[in-house]
Amino acid sequence: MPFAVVLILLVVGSILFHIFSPWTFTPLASNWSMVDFTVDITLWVTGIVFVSVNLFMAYCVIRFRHKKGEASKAKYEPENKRLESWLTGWTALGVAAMLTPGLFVWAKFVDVPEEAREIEAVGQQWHWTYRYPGEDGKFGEVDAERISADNPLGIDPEDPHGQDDVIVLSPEAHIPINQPVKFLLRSKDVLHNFTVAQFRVKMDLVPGMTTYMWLEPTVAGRYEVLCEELCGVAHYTMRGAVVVEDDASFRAWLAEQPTFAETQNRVAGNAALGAAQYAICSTCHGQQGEGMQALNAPKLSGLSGWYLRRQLLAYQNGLRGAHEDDVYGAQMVGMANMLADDAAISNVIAYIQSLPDEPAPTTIDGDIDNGARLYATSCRYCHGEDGMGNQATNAPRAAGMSDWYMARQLQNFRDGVRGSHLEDYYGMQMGFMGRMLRTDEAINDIVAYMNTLQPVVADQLTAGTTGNNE
Ligand code: HEC
Ligand code: HEC
Ligand SMILES: [Cu+2]
Repeated sequence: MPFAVVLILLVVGSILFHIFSPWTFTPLASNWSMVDFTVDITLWVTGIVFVSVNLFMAYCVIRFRHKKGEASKAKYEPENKRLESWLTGWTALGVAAMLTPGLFVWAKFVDVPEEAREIEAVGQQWHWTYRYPGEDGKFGEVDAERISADNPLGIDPEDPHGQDDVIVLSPEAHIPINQPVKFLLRSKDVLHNFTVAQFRVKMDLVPGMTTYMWLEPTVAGRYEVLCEELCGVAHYTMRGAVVVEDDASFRAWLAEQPTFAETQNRVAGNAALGAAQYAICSTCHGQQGEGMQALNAPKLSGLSGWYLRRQLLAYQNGLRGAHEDDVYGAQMVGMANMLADDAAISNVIAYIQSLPDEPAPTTIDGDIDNGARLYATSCRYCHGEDGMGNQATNAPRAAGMSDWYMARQLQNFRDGVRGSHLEDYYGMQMGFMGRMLRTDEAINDIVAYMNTLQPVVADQLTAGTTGNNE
């Protein structure tokens, strides 16, 4: 009897959960209402089967349960033609009802409208970048062997179609509303999965081939891009956004993005001009960029150009230093704003890179063994075995840098003081990691371990100084 009650409660509970659960679909924002329709059918079919089978079971348990004094026995009945054909018929109908609509959806999915605008989304561990065809409407040839710090998409510089391709080195893509777009999906390393829940369609990225999916966005807005790949590490940290907007805003945004030719012809910064700019920075960061703990300003010498550029732009654009609890970051906002244009930023970076790179003094103690274990499992794959950072994963150098500053940044990432701005994709990514270090002890252990890493001056310090990795 109690078993029957449990079964009935299971059915009632499931139905109530379905009705009142907050975890429902996001509102649809594309043409793919067909997908919702097939999901609804599946839910109805499986729901009806679930409810009826469980209630039938409960009924049997109650109706045929053992009663004292009753000598009734179950009858063995291996064959029952009527019952079997009845069950087979309904099962076949249910399965067909669930599968048939899917065939129609798939037929439409592989039939991309002629006029669809092509956009390439490139996945790599652990972020997204995009490419739009230029005015000629054609993408340039790509080749994995050409991928480098300054040509992250591997575009063939000899191919004239590639020169005007628009490069978006940020996980945020824009698309115009009510126009079909075809996403061409390419992976640089492992399987990824490009998903925007509101669009209802998603597709795997497979290294070595170009897959695709298409949709027509119907509701303006900003939608989160997720990597829904399960196998592998940290795919959940690959966040991005697709902004759906009117045609004019889309065109204005596209015009602001650099073409491949522009990214290749960026003038390198001028260290001599940068020296003048750096005079003000040196009051906090030190003459040699060695950092001054008393002023809370970290060591800058030895940081890669792409990272310095991204941080200065992040301060300027309110992605960093804008949180109300970010006292120290706030001091930097005004300083970053003194760098009037892109050239000023490039110049000051060039000067910082000309400064001698002495390891910062260590000030933090901790359990190095524990720190080593944490670093190996959660940090190494982005920041590198040697802690020297990696442009491909957007992770900066940690070895030989100001340790008290590293510890404070880890607290800030953990507490959402840094990396919680919606458009700060790289900070957000580090935030997922920072939240794994729950205690200050764990932070100190990991920083103590990072202090043992010997800085190696590699070519990656100078690589990518012209990349606009904002
Ligand atoms: C008033 C003192 C002050 C001045 C002047 C100053 N900074 Fe900073 N800077 C800071 C502080 C404090 C931080 C650390 C912010 C934090 O803890 O989040 C910082 C952080 C930075 C960072 C981030 C480093 C990292 O590893 O992420 C960069 C880059 C930077 N400053 C560059 C500059 C440049 C370039 C100038 C000159 C244009 C400059 N700063 C002038 C105080 C200053
Ligand atoms: C998925 C890649 C990834 C992993 C894993 C990762 N980081 Fe990071 N980390 C980043 C990125 C990207 C940034 C730069 C954020 C930005 O641009 O604002 C960063 C920034 C940092 C900073 C700030 C450096 C500075 O100069 O301001 C510290 C400190 C740091 N990470 C430490 C760690 C530690 C410790 C771990 C392991 C618990 C870790 N990271 C794991 C990607 C990662
Ligand atoms: Cu992924």
